[in-house]
Amino acid sequence: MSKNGEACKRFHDNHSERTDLSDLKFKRLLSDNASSKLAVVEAEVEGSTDPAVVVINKLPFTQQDLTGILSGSTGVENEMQNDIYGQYWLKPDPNYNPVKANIIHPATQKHIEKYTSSPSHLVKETEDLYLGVTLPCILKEQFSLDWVYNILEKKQEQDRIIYENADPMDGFLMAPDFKWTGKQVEDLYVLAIVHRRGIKSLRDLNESHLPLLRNLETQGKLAIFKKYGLPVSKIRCYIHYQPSYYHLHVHFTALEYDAPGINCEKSHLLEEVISNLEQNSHYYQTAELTFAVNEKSNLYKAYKEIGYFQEREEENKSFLDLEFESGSCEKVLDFLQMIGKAKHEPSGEQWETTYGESSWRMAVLAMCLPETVNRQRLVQLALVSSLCSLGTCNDENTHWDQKSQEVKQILSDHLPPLVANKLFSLFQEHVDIRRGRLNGSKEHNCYRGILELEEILLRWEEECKGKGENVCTEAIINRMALLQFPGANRFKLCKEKTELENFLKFVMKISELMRLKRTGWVKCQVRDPETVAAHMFRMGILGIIYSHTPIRVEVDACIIGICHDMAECIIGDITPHCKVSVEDKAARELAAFQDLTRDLPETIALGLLVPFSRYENQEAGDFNAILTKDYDKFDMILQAFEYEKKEKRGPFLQQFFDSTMTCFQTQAVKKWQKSLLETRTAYFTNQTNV
Ligand code: M7G
Repeated sequence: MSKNGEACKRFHDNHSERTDLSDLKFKRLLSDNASSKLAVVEAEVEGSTDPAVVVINKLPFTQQDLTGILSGSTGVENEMQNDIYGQYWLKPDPNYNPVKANIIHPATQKHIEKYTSSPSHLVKETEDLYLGVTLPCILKEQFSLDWVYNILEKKQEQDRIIYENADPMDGFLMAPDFKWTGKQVEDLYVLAIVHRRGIKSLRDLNESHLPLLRNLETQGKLAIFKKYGLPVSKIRCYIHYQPSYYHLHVHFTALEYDAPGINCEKSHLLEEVISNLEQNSHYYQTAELTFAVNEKSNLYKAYKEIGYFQEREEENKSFLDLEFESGSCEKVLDFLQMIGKAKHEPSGEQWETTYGESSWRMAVLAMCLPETVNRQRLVQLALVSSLCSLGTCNDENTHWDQKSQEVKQILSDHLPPLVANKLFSLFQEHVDIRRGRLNGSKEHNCYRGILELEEILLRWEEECKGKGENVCTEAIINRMALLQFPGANRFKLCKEKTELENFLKFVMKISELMRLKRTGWVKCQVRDPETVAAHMFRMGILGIIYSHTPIRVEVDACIIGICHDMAECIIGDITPHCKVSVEDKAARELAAFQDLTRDLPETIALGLLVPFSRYENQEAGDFNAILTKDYDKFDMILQAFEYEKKEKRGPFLQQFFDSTMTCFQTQAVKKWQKSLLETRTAYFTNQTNV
């Protein structure tokens, strides 16, 4: 062991026997707070190159202290007097005047940052910002959770435990917080740490955690009452966001104590957390949460990097707008072409269905789940599952860690940081669920169910090929019932299958879009052209990458994208060359859409019909509908260029570029179109020169 290692160990081993601080030397003051009588200093430790952080704190007086102080043993020195007023310095017996110190050694740079006073700034974190900035930052660098696991595994602080509910899912353990002596109730501070691992913060909570949270509230308060006599109505319990330690824990403090960290930009009362989740299971995934970040922290730096703290003239502009404005168009186009591979590449050796088509169907399935599930998140997970097609190693034998690394690299090489991080966070979530590493949450269970259902559907479709449609659908129906698709409740009660069968019919009908080749390409004799489903898939991806998000996040454009051509499974892909008027086409599509969704419960049918109608109506203020229309045309010309390159027949798809020359309406897509046209011209000029 190195000298420094030895010094650290010695310091560590001495904690319980320490009687003085002779091996510590004051180095500098990190922060102090007059009102809470707390100072934090950095200290040098004899023989060690690592610093220590020492938190020194004067304690509230207890009755016993006061009795002791007002006694003959206290030394007294007069400072001033005037009339009936006198001021003294009291020098009480040290027993009545203790100062508490918490020592952290070896302290990391992050500890020093945490305790160093520096200006803070508020961040209003949307779901996009959480996925794109906060989550990657937390995953990259956070405080070690060893002390938490030591308590949970009873390796440390065993004698301080005041209550335990040992249930591995809904149980927790309580001990006095590091900041509290465990003596006087005036500054009571108890910490409850949940047994269940993997709940990082408030952002991970959903309805499935309600039993745990209710236990924490009721049993936690009662345990404090029993142990310290503090009435339940005088106990404040709350969760920090952002916390320092990303393993769910709840703070319990005495109501009359202004505990550090009870400020409103940090604390979320447990009662309110429970109530929010009771009303909306995915409240904490989609809510905007505001917190303060310290200028010294990496989280602050990550937000600064995306321009979050820049004063923006156009308030309505989202960070995505800003990122795309400053980023390189060609790289984004490269990425879109790479993901375009998923439109054509089979997702398994046994079937022809491509990654893109499969992701699209899973996204539509997610849209048909009950509203109590965070469907928007599932739609996004389903679409980004197609990122598996990127990189070198194939899905079937994927080494997941390598795949994740490759995907991460490709994303960060091509997309602005916020978008790259957001897509990667979603992809990693998909991978973790697929590998069975995340479980317990309703969303994760549903998503896993969708993945399994998709696989069953793919196998079933293969079987049908040989035998017509007389193949047993029992396994699919059972799986759909488990997933709570429309009709599942009745099925559970009386095994009535009709509604589930209707739903399956709907799924089979829309699945025809996974085989329907787009007419435009067929007419131009493109070999192995994409299907309508594959086209909708990339529109969905475009919608995740960039939609109109002034401050609030919506996956609107993505959902409009995956629904807009659905009626084509009934009326086919009608192009401008098919001699059908625009009005007639719209009327036929609407009728077909209604037909398609007729046997679905109203809420599900509406959930699909509304985005479809928004696309059709193209109302002036509906930016995401207008944007999706641009995406429709842009996906087409990008695809045309991809086919031109693949088929080596020169610019034979010119008509697609001509017909869309002036149709783009949004700034972002106009910019992409311009870049694509330039790239295409350069490509063919080079070809001619060669
Ligand atoms: P947080 O919300 O993650 O961070 O709370 P913050 O309040 O520090 O910003 C973590 C809580 O765990 C804090 O109240 C700490 O005082 C407490 N704590 C930290 N450590 C290292 C320990 C420990 O070793 N034992 C106990 N009992 N509490 C700790």
